[in-house]
Amino acid sequence: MYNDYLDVSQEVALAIDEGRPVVALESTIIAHGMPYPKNVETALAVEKVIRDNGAIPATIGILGGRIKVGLTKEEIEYMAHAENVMKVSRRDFPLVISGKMDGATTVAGTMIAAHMAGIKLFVTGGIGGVHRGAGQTFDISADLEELKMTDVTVVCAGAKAILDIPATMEYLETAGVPVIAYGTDEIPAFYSRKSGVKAVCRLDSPEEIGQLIAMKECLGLKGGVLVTCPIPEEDEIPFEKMDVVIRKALDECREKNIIGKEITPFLLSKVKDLTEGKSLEANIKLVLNNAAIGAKIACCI
Ligand code: PSU
Ligand code: MN
Repeated sequence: MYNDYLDVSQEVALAIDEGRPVVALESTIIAHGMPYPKNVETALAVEKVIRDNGAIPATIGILGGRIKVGLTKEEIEYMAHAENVMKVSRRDFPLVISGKMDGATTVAGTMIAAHMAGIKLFVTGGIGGVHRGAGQTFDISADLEELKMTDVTVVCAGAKAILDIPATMEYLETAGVPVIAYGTDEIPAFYSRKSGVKAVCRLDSPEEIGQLIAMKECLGLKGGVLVTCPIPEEDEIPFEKMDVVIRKALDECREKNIIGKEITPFLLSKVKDLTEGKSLEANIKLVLNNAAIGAKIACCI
């Protein structure tokens, strides 16, 4: 049983038992998405925002082949600078667990572990999606398949603008995943509030989102719910500005023949260099914003 490989921290286990709000957090953003020491500072700040908004944080990762739900501060610090921490999506679990390795869980990986532990909601920065040019490369993140099958609500700032956002929305429609735009008429584009893609479902309060999640459960419909929250206005980088930077990063990615799971971390780090760190600052701000909203939704489910 998966329970044999799952360690849930005492605090998190007690909160789940008592039906108190818990928010799962991923570790790929720590190990592969942001540079040290901003990554560990952000991870701890996100946990604090979740507590300040009335929920218990549960950062998730894999250490020595054990799935850890509710990493300690020391374990987060370790994840933030250790080498050989694998990026773990659904595909990678058997390898990392049987090999007793360390792994940072992606959105898909974190959804799997959160579900095993009985956590219903998870906060991140941005999800993976359909990459630009996927018609040729078939590069579609396993995050989308996970949203299709695993009953966890994911709160994010939309799909990263390094992706093909309209195609990502089409994919989620086919997969039957409700996509909620929180307080906005457009799907947010991670660094920017607008993407040009109109939202099908706009909801303006955590309570309404809680009701939608409950209704999905009541109807017995499998799979996740995606909540997209626009980055705060004062922190956003306009879409047109990011688009130029992203095109440059994508060109370099192709030139260097980067493939598979290396693509997303490569693009994030390239975009950070090209914006002189501005994209990283925006990334941090939007995660903190998502954490506050996610904790409030967790209190309504
Ligand atoms: N968003 C970020 N930083 C990240 C990621 C998303 O702001 O590091 C990570 C998430 O863990 C997501 C993963 O699940 O990128 C997607 O990778 P891929 O495209 O290889 O599926
Ligand atoms: Mn990919």
